[in-house]
Amino acid sequence: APQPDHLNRELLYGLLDSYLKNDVVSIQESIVHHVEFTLARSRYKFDTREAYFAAAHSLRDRLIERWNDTQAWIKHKDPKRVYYLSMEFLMGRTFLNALHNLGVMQPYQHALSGLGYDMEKVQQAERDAALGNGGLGRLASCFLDSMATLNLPAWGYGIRYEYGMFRQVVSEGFQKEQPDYWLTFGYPWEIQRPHVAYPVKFYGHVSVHESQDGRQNFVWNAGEEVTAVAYDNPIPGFKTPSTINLRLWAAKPCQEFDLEAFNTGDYVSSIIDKQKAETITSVLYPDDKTFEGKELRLKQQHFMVSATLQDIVRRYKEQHETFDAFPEKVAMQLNDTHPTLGIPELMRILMDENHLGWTRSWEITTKVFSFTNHTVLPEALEQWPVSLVEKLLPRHMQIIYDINWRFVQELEQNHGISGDKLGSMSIILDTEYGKMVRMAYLALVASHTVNGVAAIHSKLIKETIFKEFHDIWPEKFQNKTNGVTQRRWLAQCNPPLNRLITETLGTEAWITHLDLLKGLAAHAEDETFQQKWAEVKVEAKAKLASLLKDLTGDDLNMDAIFDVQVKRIHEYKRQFMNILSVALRYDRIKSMTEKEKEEVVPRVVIIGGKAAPGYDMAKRIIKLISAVSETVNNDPDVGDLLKVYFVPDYNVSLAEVIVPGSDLNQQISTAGTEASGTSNMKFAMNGSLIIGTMDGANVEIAEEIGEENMFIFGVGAQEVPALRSQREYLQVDPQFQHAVNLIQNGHFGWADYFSPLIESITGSRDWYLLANDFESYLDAQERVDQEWRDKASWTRKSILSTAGSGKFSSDRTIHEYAEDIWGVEPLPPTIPE
Ligand code: 8GP
Repeated sequence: APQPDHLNRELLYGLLDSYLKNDVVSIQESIVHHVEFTLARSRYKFDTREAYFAAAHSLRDRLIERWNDTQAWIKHKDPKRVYYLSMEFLMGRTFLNALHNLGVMQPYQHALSGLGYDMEKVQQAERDAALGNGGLGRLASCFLDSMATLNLPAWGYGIRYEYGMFRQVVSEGFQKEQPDYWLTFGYPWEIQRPHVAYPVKFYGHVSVHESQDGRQNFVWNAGEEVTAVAYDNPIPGFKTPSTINLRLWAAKPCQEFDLEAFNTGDYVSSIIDKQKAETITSVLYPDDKTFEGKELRLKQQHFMVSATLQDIVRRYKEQHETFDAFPEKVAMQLNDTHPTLGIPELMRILMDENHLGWTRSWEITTKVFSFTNHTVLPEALEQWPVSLVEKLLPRHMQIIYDINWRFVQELEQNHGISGDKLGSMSIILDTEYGKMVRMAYLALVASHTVNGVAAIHSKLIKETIFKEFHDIWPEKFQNKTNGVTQRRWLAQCNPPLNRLITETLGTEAWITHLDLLKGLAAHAEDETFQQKWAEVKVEAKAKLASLLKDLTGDDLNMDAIFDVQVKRIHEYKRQFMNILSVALRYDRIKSMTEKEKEEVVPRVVIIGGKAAPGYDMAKRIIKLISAVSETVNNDPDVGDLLKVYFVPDYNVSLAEVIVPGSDLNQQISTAGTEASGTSNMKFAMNGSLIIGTMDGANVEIAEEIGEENMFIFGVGAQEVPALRSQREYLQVDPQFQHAVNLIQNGHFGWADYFSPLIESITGSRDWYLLANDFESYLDAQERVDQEWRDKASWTRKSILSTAGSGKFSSDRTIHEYAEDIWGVEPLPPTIPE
């Protein structure tokens, strides 16, 4: 774009020489200003949603000034930067988080109430940004919060899907998926950057040209080109001006129209054809841990990494003449294998567009990428058909073949590997359906580091899925135990607990130094403190109860244990085992005398989570939970001793109410299957006790808060393989059989519909060992009931859960990534001269 003839710098600097004011009147003025001029509504008449949008815009102004200064400062200092590449960011809501991190909660509250609006209701007007499936996507969002708070020169890169995670509606117990068009009323937090746009190519063919110095130049003549346009989302740190960027790409039709097509006369259909470009970023794939080789998904992956790498290279080249310093200035983290095409794309950019040789390009590429694995489940590991990659990305396929060829040479020559083992490590896998590209192997070969997400998981990847790679490159493997941001998951979602902790520790420094929570342990025995702690829990339970009242019309028994399992529905997570034990509990209560019932510890069982639309078993599990709920909740014999609820459309905003309000949370995956889990950390922070297996981060949580303060059960990961091979001969616990019979005999209706579920846990089919762990699970549940009877002891454990959760801050995790993997350092922003 043309530049101005004369820039009046003196005047310009004087105009915006201080930050916007945050007193109540200034904020009210800015809200009303946005009502009039951004929303074009009248200041005399705007509803709560409009109040939200105006307040959001006023807060966005304050984010932008910090964002601008942070980015100018980083550019000025030119440090090494880290880029977090992820196909998913599960951000949830932004308003409350931004108010809190900017430290302007109070004045905004007063400003809004002064204008006649209730802060709570205004907040509710915001829709979740649900651009992710579950754990992996939410982790990426927690990481952004920590990177900003730790003043790291970091950016996130991803896709601006127009349809986020589907809305789950449960109708007659069945999950129905509805589109989540979250942009209906606009998204006030993003800044569109029409000038930050890159062409992204697909299809076509590669031609080779001999250059004058005798080198071969590869030219990719694309068959399709779309434009990636940047949308920036400022991410504020807590109590620091540092505001980093989440850049999400949207696909738009290419600027340069193919004039040929237009000149043939079919003007209208040419335009309609062009519009198809936008479908690339239209929808988030709702599969969690199942890999489907869909062409559009591969397009999305390439689209994201191609735009991202062009952007990163452009930024680097603005300040550097050669690529020599690239590895000292750039680190890129691949969030699972989804962005792995970034590897051949960087090779292509360096070789074909910047004319570096293979050796130099490979040297650079292998210094900048690192990769995180999030699951050992084989069905999640990406393998793309060579035929598809070849068609969509012909040049990338050539490069992948070259990478593999050199890798295989190295295995033979440097590691003495040959024969079958060579084949088993090859990036290209030969199958009866044709050749496949194993993305994890590609990521492993080109990354300097690979990490798992909890100690047990990092150990397992070394012993199982990546064993052969660990044998040759042990130094590449690391562990980075996950964490969650205590800003969102404690300070913001649980204000009463926030206040109590701050008052008790005499400081709110725990909001950035979560380790300080261990200071609470000294008060665990103190009766008055226990009393206060219990009151805070009652307050949070009341909020959860009111949510359920809105959903179901029921009033909950506040003396009951609020027992929660919320997460994606998956066989390995064993929601089925949970509901089997509920069925049994129900049956037991039914056979009790009135006298016996007096001894029963009341429970409210809350289950929530989405099933992938094509995951039949998971959908049947939802129906089973609903069926049990229907029977139990309407049985007068049971009264309020037991209630079961399936909460529809579980998402980040619901979690912010459910987590603080729970007494007990279930983390009951088959040992060795849950890589880490992160809700376990959120629950522990909020004083909810864990019933769980020695799986994922539960193991480290037990180390921190003490096994005696949790309800641990089940076999360990080491025993699982042997047990699996003996499944058909294992003795089945009679109680398990009884629970199964209740379902099979139609006690909850729908017996035929549930029979595939029953089959899936019978004999040799019982892959997740429900039958085997059931007895020990019931035993742990019995201990839960016993413990609840001793209020003081329960509260003590609850306090110790929070006290022991300091390790599980994503600040700790990010600090470790920065030091051990990325080599980036904090750069606290100062306003540049
Ligand atoms: C999840 C893991 O299941 C969970 O244990 C972990 O806490 C979380 O990642 C964050 O590390 N994994 C995924 O969400 C996942 O594997 N998604 C599939 C696409 C691979």
